[in-house]
Amino acid sequence: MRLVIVSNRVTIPDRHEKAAAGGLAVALREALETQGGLWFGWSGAVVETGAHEVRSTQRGKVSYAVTDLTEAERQSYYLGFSNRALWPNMHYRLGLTEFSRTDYTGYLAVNRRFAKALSAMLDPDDVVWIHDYHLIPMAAELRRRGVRNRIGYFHHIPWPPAEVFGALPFSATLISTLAAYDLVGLQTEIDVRNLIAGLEALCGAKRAGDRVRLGRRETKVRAFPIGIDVEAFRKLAALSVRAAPRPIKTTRESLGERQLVIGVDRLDYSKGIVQRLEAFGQFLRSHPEHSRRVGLLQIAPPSRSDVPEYAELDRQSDEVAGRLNAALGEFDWTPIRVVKKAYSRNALAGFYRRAQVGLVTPMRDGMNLVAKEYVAAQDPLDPGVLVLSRFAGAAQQLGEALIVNPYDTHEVAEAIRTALAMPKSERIRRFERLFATIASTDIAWWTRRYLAALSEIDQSDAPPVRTGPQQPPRRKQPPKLQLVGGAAPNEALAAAGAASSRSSRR
Ligand code: ADQ
Repeated sequence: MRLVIVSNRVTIPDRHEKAAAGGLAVALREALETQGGLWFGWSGAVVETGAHEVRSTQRGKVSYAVTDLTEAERQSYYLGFSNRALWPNMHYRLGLTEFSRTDYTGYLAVNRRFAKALSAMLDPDDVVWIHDYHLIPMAAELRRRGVRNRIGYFHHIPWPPAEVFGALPFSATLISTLAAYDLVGLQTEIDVRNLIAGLEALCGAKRAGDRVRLGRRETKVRAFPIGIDVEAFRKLAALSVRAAPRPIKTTRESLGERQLVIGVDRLDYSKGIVQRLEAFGQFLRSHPEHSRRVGLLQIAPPSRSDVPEYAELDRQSDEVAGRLNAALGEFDWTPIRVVKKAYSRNALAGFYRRAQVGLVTPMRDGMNLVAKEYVAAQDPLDPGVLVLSRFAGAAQQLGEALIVNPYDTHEVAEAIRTALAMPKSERIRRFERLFATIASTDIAWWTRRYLAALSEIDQSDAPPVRTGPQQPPRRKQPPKLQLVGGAAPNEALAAAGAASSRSSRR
């Protein structure tokens, strides 16, 4: 049985590259190497016009098959529908959602093209595992081409409530394509509940335990909270004490005895970076005795800079950090440092280890791996304290963190103060429970558990899917989006036929 992984971006490792510590890519590569397999997706390259060839490369037991996107495809499929419509909607940000029919058409077309290319490479007993929101309708397109293999999907970001998802044009069509999968995995039970309620409300699916029936197909929907490579991260952090990478040495020297609060995120509005800076400012205003004694280091490499909302966030974070530093800093002390670059895994592990507080306060997050990395990197004899947003999926597992509402600046400010003042015995008690949790649900556990659930599914009687997701109709007025609540199937069901599905990744 061969494993086939599909993700939006595929990075082919160098021939001599040593595996980086932790990380989803490494875990998936390991799963592929164990049993042999294929990894398919976008190369990351953009070409002017569409030659659309698929290039294959072999590395040990793993084949990598990649294809380029045209500039028009990158605009519509990736920047447009995936990142300006699905991403904000799924992070509950209706006000930021920019829907365009051209983008949606481009999104469906890339999924169709990927499905066509992949179906030509599949063997009958391959197990296919598709990742994330860029590729939601891909299984429906594979089924339409007669593919009967087991196909699973993992959704890395939150699944919003039906009322929120339903605001997206063609949401019913899109959600119904999930029925083409045998197994749909989400990060938390909240996401599972939201998705099932959405399938029921938007396309009249029926629930039976952890299965959802839509037309003649049954799909399992379950939570699989993703983990990190705890052991690798722990080792890197411990090593950073003995043989510190240069950035860590310099940070230690420049901090001296000062305490450090750390934030590490892609520069993304879902991560709550601006609100976090404001909360740190509030903390210093409310507790001036901490002036000169503690600093915030926010590491935030820009991402998706071609999307206007991200460029705006970049500007806003500079503006807020500048304003707070001017108002609260001293001639020999800058309270907030914002560093916009990516660091190696060992540098990150060293930063986490040096920080007394890990400030992880997304407004909404599928899981948030930084929270788990921060815990893994702590000194068990003198650990730091994790302050964690209740809206990160990780909060469902990491209840021993200081759980905060990131919309409440005062609450976050008080949590920073509590964390900095926490007695060692309490820090150790909390750390031990957090560490036990992340160690027992690490990335190897996650991969094993998902693949075991997928291979257990008996899909011998699963009917083939004859139709894929519907193209947006040409008419001018928007299509009727019924909230059916279990009654007659709407246009989505009609479009997707008696069964179908979809999926992708950043
Ligand atoms: P992301 O939104 O990318 O992932 P997250 O889970 O925090 O968010 O993972 C970010 C990763 O990037 C971490 O491993 C972190 O160490 C790394 N990183 C961040 N800043 C960095 C920097 N400056 N230098 C180097 N590395 C940096 C999506 C979902 C999450 C979900 C993951 C996995 O949005 O909710 O947890 O997928 O499923």
